[in-house]
Amino acid sequence: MGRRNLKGIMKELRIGLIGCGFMGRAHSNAYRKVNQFFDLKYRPVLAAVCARNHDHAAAFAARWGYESVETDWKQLLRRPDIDAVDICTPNQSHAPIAIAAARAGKIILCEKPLAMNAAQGRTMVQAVERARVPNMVWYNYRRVPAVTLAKRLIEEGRLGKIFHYRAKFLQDWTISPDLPQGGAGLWRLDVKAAGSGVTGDLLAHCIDTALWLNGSMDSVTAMTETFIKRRKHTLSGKVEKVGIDDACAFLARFRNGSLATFESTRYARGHKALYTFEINGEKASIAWDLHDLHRLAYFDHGDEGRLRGWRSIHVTDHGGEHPYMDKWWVPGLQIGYEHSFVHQVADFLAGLADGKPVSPTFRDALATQNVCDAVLKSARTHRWEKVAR
Ligand code: SOE
Repeated sequence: MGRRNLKGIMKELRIGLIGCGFMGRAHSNAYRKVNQFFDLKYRPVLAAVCARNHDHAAAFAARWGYESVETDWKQLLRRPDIDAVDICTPNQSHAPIAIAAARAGKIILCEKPLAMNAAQGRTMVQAVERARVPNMVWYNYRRVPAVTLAKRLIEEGRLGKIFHYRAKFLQDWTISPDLPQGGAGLWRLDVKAAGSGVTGDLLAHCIDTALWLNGSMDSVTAMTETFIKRRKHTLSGKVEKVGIDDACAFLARFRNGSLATFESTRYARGHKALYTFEINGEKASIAWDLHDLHRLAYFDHGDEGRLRGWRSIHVTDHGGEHPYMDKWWVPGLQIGYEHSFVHQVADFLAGLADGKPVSPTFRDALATQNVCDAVLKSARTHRWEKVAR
């Protein structure tokens, strides 16, 4: 870090990306775009991509413009020319890679969820805090402009006291019993690789947003179900027990006194990635839907009675009214899913320049992991469980 280019205006941040699946693509796209749209003191350089399969990594490097290829992440961490490591591997390797990367003094960006469970997450937090390396977890939905606007409205006190938080993340891609578990993409169905099912994969997004918007959670009570109990494993070729939760619903009490419901499943026929939340306050309510991500629904009880109703705010205005939007096109022209990653990199690079941590840090993501652990524990014990602080 610290090499200067463009006549000394921007510092290079040399990235080593580990894993080249769906998230490797989303992050690479963000690194490539960020300096085209944001004025920053740092410029990410796609220095190396690492995957076990050399041909796969080489094809990825050629497509995205990575300078070099590694097949062993330990070798990547030994390279002095790598400033930051981006972990896009299945969940079971987040902890070993992140802990080794912290020891090697690398900046770390880690795909969500932070870890397989909270105990593992704690060791990762200790490692980055002991090494004092900048760190961040990719909970990208916070940086959808409409979601960031929701945060600002809540901070301004426009909702008043919050009574209810309601979130769902619904998909339908695992309904077929013929779908195997394990291997590329399908590691999400393999408990040994993922740690949990929809709780860590989908509800973790809902929980991260909820903790950010509504503060910490006190306790939860949950139920989970595994609808398809056995699936062929891609790697072993054998039919094996399925250990993940296919669906999870839980109730929660927040420390601010509000009550919440959360639901997630991969068995909601017709829904592909329906992440929605609604927040009801004393003075106003807010609702958001990922399938219509640039809109924020807002109901203000303070409006004149005869005009009172739900507004649908198209979050595309310039001039600072709508977060991030003055960096893109002209008012009215919307952006999409991939831009949330560009925003997250932009904020991270700005934080590096200012020497400030950028949320969600590993410690912030550990709070989400603590909720996931309490949810899964409650599903086993059939009791209300306290969320660890
Ligand atoms: C699962 O299908 C998945 O890709 C998650 O892993 C992502 O985190 C989520 O944003 C979309 O759905």
